[in-house]
Amino acid sequence: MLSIVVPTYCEADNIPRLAERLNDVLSAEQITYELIISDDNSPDTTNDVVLALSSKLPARLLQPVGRDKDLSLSVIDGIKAAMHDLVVVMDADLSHPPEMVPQMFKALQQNSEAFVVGSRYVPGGSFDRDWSLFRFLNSYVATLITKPLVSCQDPMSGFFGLNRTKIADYDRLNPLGYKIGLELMVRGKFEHIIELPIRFVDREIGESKLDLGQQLKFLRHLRRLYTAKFGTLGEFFSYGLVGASGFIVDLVFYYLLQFLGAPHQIARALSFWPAVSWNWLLNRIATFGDRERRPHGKQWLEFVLASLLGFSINWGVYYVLTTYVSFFDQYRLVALVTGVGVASVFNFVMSSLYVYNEKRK
Ligand SMILES: Nc1nc2c(ncn2[C@@H]2O[C@H](COP(=O)(O)OP(=O)(O)OP(=O)(O)O)[C@@H](O)[C@H]2O)c(=O)[nH]1
Ligand SMILES: [Mg+2]
Repeated sequence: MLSIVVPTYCEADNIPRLAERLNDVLSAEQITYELIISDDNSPDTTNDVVLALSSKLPARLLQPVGRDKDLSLSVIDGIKAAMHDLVVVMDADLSHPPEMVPQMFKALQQNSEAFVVGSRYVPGGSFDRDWSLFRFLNSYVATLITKPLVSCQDPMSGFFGLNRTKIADYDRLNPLGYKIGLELMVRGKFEHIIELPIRFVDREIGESKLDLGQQLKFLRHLRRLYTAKFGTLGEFFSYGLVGASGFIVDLVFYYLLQFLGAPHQIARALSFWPAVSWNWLLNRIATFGDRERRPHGKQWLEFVLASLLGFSINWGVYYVLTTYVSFFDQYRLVALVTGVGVASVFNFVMSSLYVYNEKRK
C-alpha cells in the first residue's frame, strides 16, 4: 500500500492528468494507493478539481492553516498525513513520469532501509530541458558540493520515495528552500540510496525558481546539513569553500585593475578588498548564517582585521620555514601550503569565536 504526496501550487490543470495516469498504472499493477494533493491554498480551481476527482479516485486535498506558502513544509505535511508508511513524493507538472511509480514502490517494498530517487543523471536517465551553460554549471556545482553529504547522482530530485518511519522526528527537520529530498536523505536513517533512471520531462508552462535568493538559501541549507553531519568540520568546510571563491574574486580584480591600467603592486593591494568583503558577506550568509546577525560595518572591520592577521601568519610561517629549514627552502610550495593551512585554521577560529560569535539561532 502506497501514499503518493504531490505538493502543488496552482496546478489545477495538471492535477487531473497526473491523477489519471497514476491511476492507470497503479491499477494495472494492482497497487492500492492514496493520492494526497498537498496544496498551499492555491488561488486557482484546485479545490474544485480535487473534490471532483475524489469522487472517482482515492485522492484527497491537504491544505495548511496558519503558515506561509512553503514547498518543503507541504511535502512534510503530506508525508505526516499519509495513511501508509511507504511514500512517494512527486511534482504535479508531469515532469516526473507517473509510470515510474510502481517501480519505486517495489524498490521500497524490497528494501525498507532504502531511500529511492528518480534520477536524471544515472545511466538511462535524461532530461529534455534546453539548459543554458550557466544553469548547467550551476546544477553541476550544486550537485558536486553535496557529494560529501550523500552518495546520490541527483540529490536535487523532487521525485523520491521512502519508508517514512526512517525519519525519527519530522518536526526536527529544518529545510531551507525547496530541497526537501536532500534534507530527508541526509537526516534520515537510510542504509542506502537506490537511484532509478527517469526521463525528466520539462513542464509545458512555468517559470524557473532558480533566483539568487533561492541559491543563497540553498547554500545555507547545505551548511546546516554539513553541520548536522560533520559538526564544526562542516562550518570549516564551508569556510574553505568561501575562501576558495574569494580567491577567484581576488584574481579577477587583480587582472581587471591591471587591464584598466593599474600597476601590478597597486592592483594586488586593491584586489584584497573586494575579495575580503565577498568572503565576509558569504560567511555571514552561508557559513555562519544561522547565527544572530550583528551590525555590518563593525563585523566587516573585524573580519578584515582577522584576515590581515591571518595573512601575516600565513606569510610569517612561509618566511620562517623557508629561512630556517632547508627542506622548505627546497620545496617552497610546501611552505606556502603550510602557511595557508595554518592561517586558515587561525582565521576560522577567529571567525567562529570572535567575528561571528553569536549563538546559533
Ligand atoms: N505546496 C506547494 N507546492 C509548491 C510550491 N511551489 C511549487 N510547488 C509545487 O512543487 C512542484 C515543483 O515545482 P515546480 O514549479 O515544477 O519547480 P521546478 O520543477 O523546479 O521548476 P519548473 O521548471 O517550473 O518546473 C510542483 O508540483 C509545484 O506545483 C509551494 O510553495 N507550495
Ligand atoms: Mg517542475
